[in-house]
Amino acid sequence: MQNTEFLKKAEDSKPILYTETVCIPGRTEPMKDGDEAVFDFGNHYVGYPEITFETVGHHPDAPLYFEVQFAEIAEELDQDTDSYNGWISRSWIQKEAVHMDVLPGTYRFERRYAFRYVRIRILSVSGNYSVVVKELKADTVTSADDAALVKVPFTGKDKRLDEVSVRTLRSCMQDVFEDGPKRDRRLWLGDLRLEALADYETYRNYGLVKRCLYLFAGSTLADGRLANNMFMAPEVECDDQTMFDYTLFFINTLWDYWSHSRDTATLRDLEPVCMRQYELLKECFDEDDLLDMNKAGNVFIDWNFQLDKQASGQAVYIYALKDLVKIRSELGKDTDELIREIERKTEAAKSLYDAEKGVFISGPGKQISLASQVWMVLAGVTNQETGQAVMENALQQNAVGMNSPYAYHHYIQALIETGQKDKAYREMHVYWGGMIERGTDTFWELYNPADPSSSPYGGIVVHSFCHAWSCTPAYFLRKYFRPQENQ
Ligand code: RAM
Repeated sequence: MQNTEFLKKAEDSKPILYTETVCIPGRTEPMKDGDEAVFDFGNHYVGYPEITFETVGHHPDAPLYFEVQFAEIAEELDQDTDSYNGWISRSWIQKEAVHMDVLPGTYRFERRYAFRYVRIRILSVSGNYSVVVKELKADTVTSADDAALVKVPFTGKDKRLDEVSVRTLRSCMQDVFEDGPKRDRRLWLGDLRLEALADYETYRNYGLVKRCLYLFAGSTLADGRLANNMFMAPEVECDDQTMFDYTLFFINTLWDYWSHSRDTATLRDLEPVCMRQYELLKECFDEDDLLDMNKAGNVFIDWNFQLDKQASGQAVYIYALKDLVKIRSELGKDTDELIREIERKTEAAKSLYDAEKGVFISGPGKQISLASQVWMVLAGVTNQETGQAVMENALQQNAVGMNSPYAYHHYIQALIETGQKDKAYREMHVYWGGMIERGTDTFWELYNPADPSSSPYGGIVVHSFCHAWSCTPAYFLRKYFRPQENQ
């Protein structure tokens, strides 16, 4: 269902794209069939690359045929791209083969790439000439305004953690808040919520958040349900897939947006969209007020196929409704029904607490996971003390862990909310710092320190190594660990 008024508002908030040309030297060695070389731009960029070739020998009497691969991290280049056979399309692999008929000359890529490293392999020239890669350039793009970046005088490892987070967000800020500029290059609701939180502490591009909210509201499924992600081209169109938790996060994203921007006109416009999600999703519970997973459909929470998502899904519902109450109160609307609904669902959530084990359990298998505890904390189902205890107890009982920085974000937030700021700080440095130790300039979609090569997709070559939902150390550091507060 398209809402042209909302889509027009989204269009009116289209961001300016800032461009900058970056340039690195090539090498002097002439290259022939089978030769290859890797070039390093020195940081992560998103943009349109070009390569300038010169020739040595006779006048080129056959085209240059070369292969190029763009990589966000060096490890990506070590992957065997031909053997990738996972369920996500191999077309995401940033590799192409090119013919050039006129040499010397410059080849410009029409496709936008996300990269730091570029590998060029010569597939074929002719016996009469060799090529020299003279120079590589890229016209980079981002909607992040570097002049607007809020400066905070972090030092040491905080400085680097903040820098890498900000770089991640910057590269994902394009025409919309993308999830990752390599993959999927689109607007996802769960990612948007975290990007917006980081944006409020860094670039403060409220207009881009507003645009993304109106885009979701402007193209929905037939019953008004929000999709989990949106396509921008050739026309704005929502995907036909939903996720229980992502749908609900629209409510939190709107409330966070209002809390920073005080844009009441947008709050008023989009409150009915939030209410529609509530009306649709309140039907997903059983007679005991517990989330019925058959009705809930897909619940994301983390990239973890082992995770039982009933308890965390229940908590996300409560968490979202609490912000819906705030939205409606701000607009002077009635909240009684919502408050009763929150009470009922909170009571039901408490029934998932296993007093013997001191943790919340989830699903028919009574699974213990860290995610279930974290979400119960964030939803306010526990008090501070119990919240601390359930997370601690789960960890001691070999709980199902977390795989993505997205899930880790919520763990860090839950530690802070249960009064464990020091632990939150340490854990944040251990987890995101682990990626930094591996030499990255941007944070990744997936990172499991115990098994860095694991992938829900069937191979890390399709992973996004600059992924928006991973940029939140900048939010945590700036909001809770500013230098003056630590002294
Ligand atoms: C992946 C994307 C996106 C995420 C969804 C659930 O396809 O990387 O960031 O929100 O999964």
